[in-house]
Amino acid sequence: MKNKAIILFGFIFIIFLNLSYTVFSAEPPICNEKDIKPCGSDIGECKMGYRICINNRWSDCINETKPSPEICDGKDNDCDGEIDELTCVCTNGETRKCGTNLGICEFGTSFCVNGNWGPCVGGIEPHPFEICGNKLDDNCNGKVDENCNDIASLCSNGVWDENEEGVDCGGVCPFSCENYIMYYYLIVGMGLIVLLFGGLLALQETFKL
Ligand SMILES: [Ca+2]
Ligand SMILES: [Ca+2]
Ligand SMILES: [Ca+2]
Ligand SMILES: [Ca+2]
Repeated sequence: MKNKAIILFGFIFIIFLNLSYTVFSAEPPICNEKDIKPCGSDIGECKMGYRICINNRWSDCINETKPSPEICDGKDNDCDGEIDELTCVCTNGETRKCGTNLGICEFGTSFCVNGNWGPCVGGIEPHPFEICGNKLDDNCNGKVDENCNDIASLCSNGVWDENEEGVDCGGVCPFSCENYIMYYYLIVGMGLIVLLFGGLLALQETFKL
């Protein structure tokens, strides 16, 4: 009988301990059911959301717009209160005129990509050198047919013909420009010599020397 009383007492004591743990260890409710409170940030591109009380606990933040990495777009993407605090030369999507419209050239367009100006596209760029005799400003320096009085320029036809690699000698050219000039002088010299001898022969014939 005594043992049964001890077992019963122990059983009751365990139940009491268990109930005490349940009562004292339970977290108190931190909100009232279906209460709502704002959350997040409304700085820059961020938008505030709300938390709702479910089962006496606040939910995660709902419907908020969170910060995103800063990009060069004229907006405060990371919601730190500063707009485009990166090194932004330009704003993404912006365009600007580039190049020149002198001579044969036409302006192109440069697009802003990642805060920096991209290459100039869509225009007409200068020819690498002035082409003589076409009455055009090919290299877009504001001067038409400049430096075109030397022999190399006079024999230029403005086209790299067959056999011309990097030079323009006029027509299909079997020689380099340097050789072409040398042959030019040779032919002119020979012509002068022929003329001189012809003149001397004519004088001799005239005056019967
Ligand atoms: Ca920012
Ligand atoms: Ca930005
Ligand atoms: Ca020209
Ligand atoms: Ca020019």
